[in-house]
Amino acid sequence: MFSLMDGFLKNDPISLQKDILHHVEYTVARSRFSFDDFEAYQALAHTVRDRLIERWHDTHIYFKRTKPKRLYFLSLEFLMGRSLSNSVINLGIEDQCAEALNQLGFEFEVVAEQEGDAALGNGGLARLSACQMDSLATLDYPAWGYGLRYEYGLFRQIIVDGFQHEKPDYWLNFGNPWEIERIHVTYEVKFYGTVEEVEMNGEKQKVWIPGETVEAVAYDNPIPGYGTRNTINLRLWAAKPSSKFDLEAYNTGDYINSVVNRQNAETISNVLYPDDRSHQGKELRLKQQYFFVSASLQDIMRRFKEEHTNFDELPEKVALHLNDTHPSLSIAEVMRMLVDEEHLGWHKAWDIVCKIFSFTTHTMVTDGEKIPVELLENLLPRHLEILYEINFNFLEEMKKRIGLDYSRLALLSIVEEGAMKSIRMANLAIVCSHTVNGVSKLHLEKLKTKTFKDFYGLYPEKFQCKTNGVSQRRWIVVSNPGLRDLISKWLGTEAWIRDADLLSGLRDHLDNADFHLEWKMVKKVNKMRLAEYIEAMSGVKVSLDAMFDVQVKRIHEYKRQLLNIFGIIHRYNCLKNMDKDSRRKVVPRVCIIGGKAAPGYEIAKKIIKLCHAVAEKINNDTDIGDLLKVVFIPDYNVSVAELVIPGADLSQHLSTAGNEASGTGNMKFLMNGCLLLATADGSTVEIIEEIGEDNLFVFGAKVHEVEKRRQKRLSNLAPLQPAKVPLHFARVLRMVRDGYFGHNDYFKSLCETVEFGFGNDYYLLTSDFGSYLEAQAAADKAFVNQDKWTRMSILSVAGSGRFSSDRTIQDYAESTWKISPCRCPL
Ligand code: 26V
Repeated sequence: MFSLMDGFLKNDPISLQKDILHHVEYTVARSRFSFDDFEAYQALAHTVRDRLIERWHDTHIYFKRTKPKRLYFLSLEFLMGRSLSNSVINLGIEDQCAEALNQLGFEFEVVAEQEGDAALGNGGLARLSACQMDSLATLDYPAWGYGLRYEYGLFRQIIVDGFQHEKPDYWLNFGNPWEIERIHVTYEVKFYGTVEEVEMNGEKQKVWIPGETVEAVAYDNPIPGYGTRNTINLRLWAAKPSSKFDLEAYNTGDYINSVVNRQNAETISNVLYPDDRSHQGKELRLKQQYFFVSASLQDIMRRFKEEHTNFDELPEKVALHLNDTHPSLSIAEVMRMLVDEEHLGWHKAWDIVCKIFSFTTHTMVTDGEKIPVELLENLLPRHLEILYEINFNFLEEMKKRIGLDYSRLALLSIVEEGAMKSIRMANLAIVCSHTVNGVSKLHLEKLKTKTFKDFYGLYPEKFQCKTNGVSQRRWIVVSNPGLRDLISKWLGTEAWIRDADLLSGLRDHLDNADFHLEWKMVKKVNKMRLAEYIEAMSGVKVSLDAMFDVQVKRIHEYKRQLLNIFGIIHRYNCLKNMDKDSRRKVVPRVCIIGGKAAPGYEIAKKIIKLCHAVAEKINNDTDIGDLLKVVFIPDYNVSVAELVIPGADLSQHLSTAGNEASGTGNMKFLMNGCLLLATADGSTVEIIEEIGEDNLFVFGAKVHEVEKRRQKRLSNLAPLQPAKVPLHFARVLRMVRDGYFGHNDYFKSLCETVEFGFGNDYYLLTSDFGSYLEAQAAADKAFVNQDKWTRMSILSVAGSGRFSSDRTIQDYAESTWKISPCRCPL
């Protein structure tokens, strides 16, 4: 007999096949006798979605029944990438799906390739959110993610004549089978207007009379855990015109304008802002933030009130996590809800608020996010009042603690005075959160001693380290199936997919010749895949015997892609000067660079152009042949990363020490058995701790040396002291400046960033160049000894367990959010 507990849907290949055909016919509306790869993808996606929905329902019914403390993860960015492979793996139905498709004449890999990326985020922070959602689901935590459903995700990068151009990413063009539109889950979000004081029950009460209303509609994205029935929710909000939107214009007969105005509402969730500081202080960005915050908090409070009656219970039942400062307006919004709407009284409300928020910062930069008071005054007048009151109370308390030290008080203040009075979002988040997290040990250290030194002095107990991690499900199981099978075979279990610490068991086979052989084979197959892609994208044929050397990440001066390019030019010079005999001993290289530059970041765009100019010169030099190839991979995104990372031999992480808060690319490469060539920055410091200095190539100034070197450079500027620039570096720089790669005028300002008297080489390329070349030489030497290389590669994977996002999330759950697993019964 059928039991409701089983769910309706079966997962054997025949049932899956029936469902796929059903969706071909009735959802995609194609004939079941004739459909293509894309239609097969759509039908399979809907088949998988049905199963996700079933689990999603069961999970939420279970959460509702057991009423655990819930975590709400608030982030303006999620870089989910593709969903199909990840979902079928987490549901445990990959073989069945492959068989079902096979019998219909399709291949799973080809069908999966049809899916576009969901790119609702910029880079590190956004992909981290995605990995953390995967871990929250897998570890059975009762969590919800909240975000914005941008209609245009991160811009697409196209390269024309070596220059980056940006194209809009209208990712919803062909529909999105992974979301469920909840037309009934809507909230009104209000903007503008005035604040008035009214008498209520003999007491004066502030009332906000808003001037504009927009509707937020929920779109739910089920996030399945691996090895569990739990499927949690990522709820993304889209802006729609409110039915009340412009009644007045309508009533006065201005029909056309009222319709135009209605349409304007939708612009709020239209487009993701590229990570570019110049976008701060823009009204639309602030509108996005508040729209997101208001909708999410109304939803959270509604759910809380359904299950509980007393707001005193809020801190025991709700944890709100601020993913960077972007959602920090939540603090003012919760205060407004509790004080103005629930009439709790300021002190009681503040007491509750201080117990529910935690905050993670993702940047090393001191000068954080600020909102001009002028903007807030107009857009959110009541929130500005609340922020002033929070700040007033905070400063009064501080005066009692530290006395009338006005310069210190000015640094602590949430309000920054001056030409442009503004709200310091980080100060707000720190004052009100019970925990302030850094994303690596080094990052936390900088927060304590520099960025938030004054706050650390006041609240040392708030500051915690939660070193980032990435999901081994996405970064090994989905993207490197060959390695997955090999690991499981040699560990004799698949348990590492839920418990990455087990990867350390690979050390037991470190000297096994068969293991080495299979290990190298897996890499070779991944390199073949990557080589095919490179040829298709750039027309460059690369040799599989060459070392595939990769640097893929957002283009930024501090990440020093320029150091990489200068190293390539130096290598080219060396090759040109070598005789035939010496050339025979050289390790051939394929240097692969990829990444997007923020549209307004001129220097980053020049780095991309230089990369192409150097590639053109070297790749067309027949004298060099396969000894050196340079490739720029366009439009780097999550699915490109899934292809590139498994195929890399060496990966570069070159940020000047003290600049990369954590970095997560390093962890992905580590898990894929790719050796790291890196500075001791961000989480790399902990990778070195874990696998030992001998198993990667570390170079460059350490954090404590960086400041000294900068000072030294500045003192070198004194006119009588000749500047000391290493010869190799000077030569490379001159080649670029003098037009060896063409476009000398265009590259002038780029060269100046590393020259004396101009940019002053703030990121220390000059002084790190020598040690960088030594690390490169060490990598070459190690590559020649393939046995040694393979051992280092195995030890990298074996040591990557600590860098699983499961570890990070468990740590957050236990020490910050105080939530417990809540596993939906099978
Ligand atoms: C800033 C802005 C400014 C206004 C417009 C939109 C926008 C979007 C994002 C950002 C800040 C991005 C910060 C970020 O991605 N940080 C990275 O976080 C990673 C995860 O913790 C970490 O590994 C990287 O080191 C860090 O750079």
